[in-house]
Amino acid sequence: MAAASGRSALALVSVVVVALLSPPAAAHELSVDFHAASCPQLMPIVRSSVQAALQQEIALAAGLLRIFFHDCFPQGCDASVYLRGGTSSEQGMGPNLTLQPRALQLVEDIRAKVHAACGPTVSCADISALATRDAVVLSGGPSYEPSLGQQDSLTPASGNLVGDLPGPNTASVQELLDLFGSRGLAEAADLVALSGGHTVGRARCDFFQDRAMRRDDTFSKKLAVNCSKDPNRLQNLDVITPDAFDNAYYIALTNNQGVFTSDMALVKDPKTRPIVRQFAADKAAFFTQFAKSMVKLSQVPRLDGNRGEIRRSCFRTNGQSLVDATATDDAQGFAASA
Ligand code: HEM
Ligand SMILES: *[C@@H]1O[C@H](CO)[C@@H](O)[C@H](O)[C@H]1NC(C)=O
Ligand SMILES: CC(=O)N[C@H]1CO[C@H](CO)[C@@H](O)[C@@H]1O
Repeated sequence: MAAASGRSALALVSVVVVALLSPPAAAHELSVDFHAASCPQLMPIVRSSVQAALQQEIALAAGLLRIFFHDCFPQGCDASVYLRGGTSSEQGMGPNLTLQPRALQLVEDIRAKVHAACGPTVSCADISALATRDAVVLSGGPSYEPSLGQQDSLTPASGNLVGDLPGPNTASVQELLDLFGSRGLAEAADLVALSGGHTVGRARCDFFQDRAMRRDDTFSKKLAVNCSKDPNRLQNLDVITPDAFDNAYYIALTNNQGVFTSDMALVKDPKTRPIVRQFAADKAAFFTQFAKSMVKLSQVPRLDGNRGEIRRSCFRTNGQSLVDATATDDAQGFAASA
């Protein structure tokens, strides 16, 4: 009796001690070193994987960066953009139709390696954040520490939230400022610096057709000519140094060589023009602000209070994976009749 109550007292004490020793962060709290103890191999695995992939295909850097923006902006960084299948998946929605499939796959491949090394302790959201940071650095950009400890979402973001992603034919800087402000990216410098993501990557002709069709300056005429020759071509977003992460995007803007109407708006509006000019003249100033704004992007508030799971595949919720695994017959029947 005494021994039994002694044991339970001891058990109680050890529960309290364990509670005190384990990381104070509840699931909904973020930190830059969230996985330091549970997966010390995380950073080197992500970095070497991104490095190997970019050596094969430098364009993946832009792919990762855009995916991260499209993941975080609608409802926080929850890997919701990675979910596949179903009519409500974000990848089926307009702004997301042109996310690079190989960049999405790269994050899933890295997840598999990380889970093989550490068990299922790191979310797809966190792997996406780290892979993006490494892609920026390996392309010549600044380093920064994204907030980690994000849970993967249980559902895709709604069409309304995905629809809040700004459109490239937005001419109003105030509209862009309001949209970014609604996600905690409240300073004009956040909008200008994050638009600097367009220092890498490419765009399809449809997305800047409005600007090309105006033919109101030499550059828009060139865009129109090139797209009329080949409507499927990919236009470099930074026409000076397309694959280097540098400040040439801003220099191009000051030369009227921004590709999207939304890019040109930044240099036309007196609220943002001085920041564009500053970044064009001073790469270090751009890098400092970009690093700050990317950290803010990694902290866009989660509508679900950061409740979710660590997905076993970035493309499916764990519940979906279970259904896929147990309902093979149904799936085959469905595929056969579809
Ligand atoms: C200001 C509002 C923004 C608008 C209107 C916008 C719009 C677009 C559009 C229409 C494309 C071309 C898509 C295609 O043709 O497939 C694109 C590409 C891209 N965007 Fe943005 N974007 C914005 C902000 C951002 C931000 C904040 C980032 C990241 C920090 C970003 C990173 C990229 C990258 C890297 C690409 C190239 C993707 C690739 O080559 O695969 N954009 N953007
Ligand atoms: C148009 O195409 C030519 C030939 O491929 C290329 O040299 C030029 O840079 C393109 N123009 C723009 C604005 O990208
Ligand atoms: C072409 C297309 O898929 N358009 C969709 C783009 O995304 C918005 C918002 O999610 C939808 O309303 C459109 O139908």
